[in-house]
Amino acid sequence: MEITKPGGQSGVCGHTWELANYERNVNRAIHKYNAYRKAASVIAKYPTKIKSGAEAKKLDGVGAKIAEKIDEFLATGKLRKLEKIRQDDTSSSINFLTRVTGIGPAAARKLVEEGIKTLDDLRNNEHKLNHHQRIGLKYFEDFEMRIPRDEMLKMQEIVLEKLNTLDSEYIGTVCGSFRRGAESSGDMDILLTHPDFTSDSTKQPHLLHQVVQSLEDCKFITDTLVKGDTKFMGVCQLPSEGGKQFPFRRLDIRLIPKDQYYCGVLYFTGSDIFNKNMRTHALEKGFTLNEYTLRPLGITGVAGEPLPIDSEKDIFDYIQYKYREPKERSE
Ligand code: DCP
Ligand code: MG
Ligand code: MN
Repeated sequence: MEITKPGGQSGVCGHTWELANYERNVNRAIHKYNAYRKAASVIAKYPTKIKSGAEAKKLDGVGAKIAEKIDEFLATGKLRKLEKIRQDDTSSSINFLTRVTGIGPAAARKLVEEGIKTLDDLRNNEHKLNHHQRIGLKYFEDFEMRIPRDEMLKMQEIVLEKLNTLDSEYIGTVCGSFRRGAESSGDMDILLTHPDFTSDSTKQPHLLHQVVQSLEDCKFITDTLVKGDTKFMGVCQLPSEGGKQFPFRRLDIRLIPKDQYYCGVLYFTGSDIFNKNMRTHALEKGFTLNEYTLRPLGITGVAGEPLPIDSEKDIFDYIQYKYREPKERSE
């Protein structure tokens, strides 16, 4: 999950991102968070520099309130609301702590209320952290670094090669920003399926666990945050090259029933804003789409049986949405 503003953005867009994060992490106002994010994303995509609130307001996702803030920023070079937030010790501490993986807005607030506000405070209070949060603290600096695409490619090769050696029937796809062609990624999101595993079959946790085991054996996976029957969240590292150590990276692997695989691939390719827009379009066409299935909605609004799907393209076709390559799915 992206929590800090993307690199290179400043001005209107960066400020909107900062407000978005504040609403999510400090106020836990997820709708406001989404509204700011949506606005930041249409502004970022806008071909020219925004010259007024009125100009921005014409864009889908920018309302009167954000337009007002844009005018204030253009006139004064800053935002009073943001200045206040930045100066507020509680807000900025909560915001900071949520950068540790495993510490969400609620845990961050609780820690801050107990006077724990900095990395050093966390290190001195490790007994208050769960396993996931301790790993997040241990690799804090590494997890803050984006993963360059050439490293993502090397990581992909290690995982796909392992899958193929274990069982050539495995299908694995690296999703997330990597699949959208991003030059750098925050983590690696791998989706996994196998013809033996469908939503009608029994659970097949070994299909996930043997992959994790073999990636641990070759020292690619170094730590586990969460390991369930269908979801692994952990840490990995590329083997060192010529004495050079690579940073530790966040890695998620999800095992998905074959019949739900392409809805999963679509969902985990994102972006989350693209997903929201596509779900809205699906609803307009009388379908309900989520990370598992696409189902037609009856006249009463009750969802029917999942439609058979063999590719991402099938999903676009059912809901009459023009197919978009992963690279074209930023929103
Ligand atoms: N996703 C979503 N809604 C969420 C979280 C995730 O639709 N609330 C989907 C879209 C994301 C994908 O899951 O693209 C992977 O989530 P990440 O948080 O890993 O996001 P990205 O891979 O897109 O970005 P990053 O490079 O920061 O990892
Ligand atoms: Mg990702
Ligand atoms: Mn992820």
